[in-house]
Amino acid sequence: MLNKYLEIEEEVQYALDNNKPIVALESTIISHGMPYPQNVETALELERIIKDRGAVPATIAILEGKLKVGLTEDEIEYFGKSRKILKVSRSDIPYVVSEKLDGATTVAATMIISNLAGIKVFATGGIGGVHRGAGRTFDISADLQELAKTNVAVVCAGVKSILDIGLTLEYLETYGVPVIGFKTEEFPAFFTRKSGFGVDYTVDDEKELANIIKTKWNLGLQGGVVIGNPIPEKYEMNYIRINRAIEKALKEAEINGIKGKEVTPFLLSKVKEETGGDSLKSNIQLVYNNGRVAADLAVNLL
Ligand code: PSU
Ligand code: MN
Repeated sequence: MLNKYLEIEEEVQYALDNNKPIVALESTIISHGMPYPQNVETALELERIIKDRGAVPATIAILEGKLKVGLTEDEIEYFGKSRKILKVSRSDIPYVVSEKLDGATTVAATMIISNLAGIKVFATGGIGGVHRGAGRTFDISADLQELAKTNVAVVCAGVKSILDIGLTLEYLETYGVPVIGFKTEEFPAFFTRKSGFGVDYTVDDEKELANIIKTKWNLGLQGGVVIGNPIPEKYEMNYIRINRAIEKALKEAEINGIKGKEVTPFLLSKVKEETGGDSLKSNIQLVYNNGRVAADLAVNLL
């Protein structure tokens, strides 16, 4: 039945059949998160980094309605270049699949497809969360609900402060999603190592991390785990500068009446405009860093 929808790339299928480590990767970051051609370069380099650490990368997207687990270089190039790729979260999957369209998957949609394929570890840049002013707009990313119910561990550099970081952490706690700081006592804020918010638990090695995740699932506790892996110091951005850019982006979104699934891409692109190439450089490096930790975690999770 699932075969009708899922298309698993050969190397990924081999790894699944032989219990080898696999790391899932999202495609919204490629199609809507970074400019071309850096998006494609980053996606390809990220796959190399994961391979170098002994895991198989599986970039996930929807191509002509197929749930693709593992993309070829040409397909990655297509998702990076085309301007017609839809942003697909949980609610968009049925339409995009039935109509045989092309979609880049968010954290939520990538978790769903990883889980269908049997992949347990996923690396990304930042997850979605509770938006500032959510009390008024109700804008809460579907990523958080997905983390509450789908058994995939997500390695990220925390959340950008375009979001309300405190409310995002409260939401995760309410829904029983463990938030673990990898070698940090503070939940990272994507471009910066510090956010002003602590994590409940700090873990310093991948084996220990794997044991916690295994324990959660062995006990039948449904849902994901958030691993907050801070950006390497060397690539960290200035806290004041990045937050000034974010404040400005938030104001512009308000003025322009941006709503629904457009909010996050709008804010991301405005922040990028404001900070020029610097934020992109940091973004790329934190993604690589997450790829490394996710690969080591996948190896330990077997
Ligand atoms: N945050 C980032 N970069 C991103 C995203 C979030 O710093 O590229 C993307 C991810 O794919 C995430 C999605 O799953 O945005 C969340 O969108 P929304 O807030 O509409 O749920
Ligand atoms: Mn939203």
